Amino acid sequence: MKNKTLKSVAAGGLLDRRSFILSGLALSSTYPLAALSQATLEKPRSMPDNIGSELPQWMKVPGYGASEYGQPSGHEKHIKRYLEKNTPETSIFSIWHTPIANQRGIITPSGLHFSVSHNGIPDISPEKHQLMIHGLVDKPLKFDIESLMRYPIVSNINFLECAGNTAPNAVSFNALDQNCQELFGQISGSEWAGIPLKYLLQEAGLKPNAKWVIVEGADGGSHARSIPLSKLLDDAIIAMYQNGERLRPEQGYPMRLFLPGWEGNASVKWVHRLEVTDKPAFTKDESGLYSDILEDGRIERFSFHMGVKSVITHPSGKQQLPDKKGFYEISGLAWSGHGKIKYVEVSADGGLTWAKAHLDSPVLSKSLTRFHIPWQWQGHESTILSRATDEQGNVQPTRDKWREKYASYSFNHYNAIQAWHIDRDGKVKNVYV
Ligand SMILES: Nc1nc2c(c(=O)[nH]1)N[C@H]1C(S)=C(S)[C@@H](COP(=O)(O)O)O[C@H]1N2
Ligand SMILES: [Mo]
Repeated sequence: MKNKTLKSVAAGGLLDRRSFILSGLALSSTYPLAALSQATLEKPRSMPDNIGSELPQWMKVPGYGASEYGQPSGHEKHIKRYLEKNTPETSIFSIWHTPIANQRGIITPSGLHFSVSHNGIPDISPEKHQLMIHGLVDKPLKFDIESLMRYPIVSNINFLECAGNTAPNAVSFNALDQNCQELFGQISGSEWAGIPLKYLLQEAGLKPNAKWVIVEGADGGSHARSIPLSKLLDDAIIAMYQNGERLRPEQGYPMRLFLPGWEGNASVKWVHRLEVTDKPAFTKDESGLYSDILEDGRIERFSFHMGVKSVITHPSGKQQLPDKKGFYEISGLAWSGHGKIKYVEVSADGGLTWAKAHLDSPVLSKSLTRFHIPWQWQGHESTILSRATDEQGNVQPTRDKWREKYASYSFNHYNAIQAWHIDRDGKVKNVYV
């Protein structure tokens, strides 16, 4: 081994990634990389001791056949969505969180995508579903799925985040002992494919005073939001496909509005009606839950962008580091509704010193971005943080700074720096710094 010098990049054991790889430590058995494997964090799996002994059973018999539609391994059944306790499965309003601390990379499997439905999930017959465009247009239009499918379809990898993601850290006076899924599970990343809405609006022909569009879903309860026309003529799509297949019912089958970078609530699922207007409608969905109450009592409406945000997923809340000290890789996700992530800084000493993490490619606009940094944990109590900056220069605020802006009970659009505390026994806990 030529180069065994590990370069430190910040206090608390953060290492330069290049020197870490060159040192060979990652591969050497004398310094095992205590990769934070989910196996040690979740239910233990039984590994066969097949070195020098008998062959395992599955090597002695033919396997079973594949099926028409594949499912995750039966050994991974414990990786599942989590249902918010105050929204029971049987109720029409339910919030399911994605297990982001089990995800690697930037794509969330469709079956694990987070899901928020205010009026239950409608069972829509695709052959009967229609999309209407009317209001301040020259020519009202009505499409069935077959006619829509003849338009050009574009695809992009984007995140979708509920405005209420990480609400417990916004409103709770004490940091709750919750895991990444409970705190950060209302975000997912997918490849979304659909028809640019500008094609359909241009075909309908917009009247000169057209400024807003009221977008309505076909769920009982008619979820509706007023969206500025400028966004719909920019990067909005009528999404039909998610990760290469038609949308899942939970995500809006057979079609949804998808607004890259904007709060999840505005991406109206099961969309069936677009009414072009000159002013917003102030629907229940935009005047109630999805308005932000500021510190001075004023109300901020139509705050659509999701701010720059990040979270360390490995290690994260309620996990247990397998070894009392040693090499770990800190890894997490960063995203911004304003564009691309420019860099992510990580601190292993509670925010005194910081080092830039490596960003995995691709780094895409309004998309989850995966970051990593090697870390040599000395076994001391440590607090690890991540702070993302986007290409427009937006930086994640501290929790105190975020709190200064909003009323104490306001919880939407929380994007403050997340801190995880690691005690001497390797237990990871949500903390405020
Ligand atoms: N028609 C309709 N659209 C909807 C909702 C809804 O209840 N009905 N929920 C909204 C909310 S609050 C969010 S965060 C996103 C969630 O999208 P997902 O369920 O695909 O994750 O959908 C939005 N679109
Ligand atoms: Mo939401």
